[in-house]
Amino acid sequence: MKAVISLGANLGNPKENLDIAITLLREATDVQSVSSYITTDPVGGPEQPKYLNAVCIIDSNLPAIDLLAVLHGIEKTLGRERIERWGPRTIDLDLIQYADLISKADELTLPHPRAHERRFVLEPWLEIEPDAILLTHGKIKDLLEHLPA
Ligand code: A4P
Ligand code: MG
Repeated sequence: MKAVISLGANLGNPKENLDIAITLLREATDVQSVSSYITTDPVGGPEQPKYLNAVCIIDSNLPAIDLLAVLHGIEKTLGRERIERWGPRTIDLDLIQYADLISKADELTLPHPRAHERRFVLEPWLEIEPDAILLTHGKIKDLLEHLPA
């Protein structure tokens, strides 16, 4: 099943953190494509450094909650500390969409509830999957066209 994962980092050495996270993802799953890394202005939260963001597409047979646990394990390996919501982080791995799963649970909402309004997710995703459709909101190409610059 295809999963879309977004990566973001703005503490420590963000490029190295993304590289390591992707290496660990390759060990745990079948990574099929990785976008460029893009520098983005922080959205929400306190004043904080710019982010380096990327998206990758993987193939996985894990139950969604187990895939989320893999992502949390990688965050932990990279020393992520959860201090405040939307605060700076060494690495954040979010599950944006997983096959055609829909979930409203707090522990795992699918598709990710804020993906449709986030350029830092949609732009790198579009790069590696130009025809992608966000199940809840439609073609990501159209979503991007309507987002403020
Ligand atoms: N959770 C529920 N659904 C999901 C999902 N689809 N993927 C739960 C991942 N996690 C999901 O996440 C909080 C809880 O969400 C987890 O326990 C998980 O079970 P977290 O990673 O601990 O906290 P967070 O990342 O601070 O919160 P959240 O709500 O995930 O934040 P966002 O919406 O991901 O925003 N600006 C730029 N430019 N680039 C960024 O990458 N990232 C954020 C984080 C804010 N601003 C940013 C960026
Ligand atoms: Mg997160």
